[in-house]
Amino acid sequence: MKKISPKICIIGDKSVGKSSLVRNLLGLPFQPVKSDVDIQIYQKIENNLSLTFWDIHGGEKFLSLEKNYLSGSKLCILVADLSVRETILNLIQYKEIFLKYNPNTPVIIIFNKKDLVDTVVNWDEEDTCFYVSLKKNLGLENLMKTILQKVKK
Ligand SMILES: Nc1nc2c(ncn2[C@@H]2O[C@H](COP(=O)(O)OP(=O)(O)OP(=O)(O)O)[C@@H](O)[C@H]2O)c(=O)[nH]1
Ligand SMILES: [Mg+2]
Repeated sequence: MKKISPKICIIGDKSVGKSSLVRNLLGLPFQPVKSDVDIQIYQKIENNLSLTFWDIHGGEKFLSLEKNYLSGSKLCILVADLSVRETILNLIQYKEIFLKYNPNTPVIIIFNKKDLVDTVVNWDEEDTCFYVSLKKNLGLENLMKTILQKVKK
């Protein structure tokens, strides 16, 4: 029987670095990302397991497409920009929406743009948090390993 490739949803406000994160996970170099497509889906084979990353533009677009975007997901990666406080606060709402469609599903938090500000966020201990700079490729060493552990659970 063909194995299903776990669906991993990336969520966060506009310009926090969602598409930059997907590029990093796919092993592509950091560069400006520009796309007019609302939802983009990428596949990557990692340790013999196929992973499907779902990327969407931030903000209103996400809220209007949430059901189709989120249903059937095995993992959520929430992304915020450490230098823009509102993008961190909005993660609480995004997490709630994700869990509504996918109860008891793991969540990973990415606090991005650590190159701009080096602060620590007081966040729910049940989620694994990474403080990263996608631009400088910092803090991402254990991310793929953690993703694999969470989707295999
Ligand atoms: N300084 C800094 N800039 C970053 C970092 N990561 C991404 N950026 C920049 O932030 C901007 C937005 O990055 P994207 O990856 O397009 O963000 P996004 O969340 O996909 O944005 P939308 O698709 O519009 O919602 C781009 O100009 C990136 O080059 C980082 O770690 N540090
Ligand atoms: Mg994007």
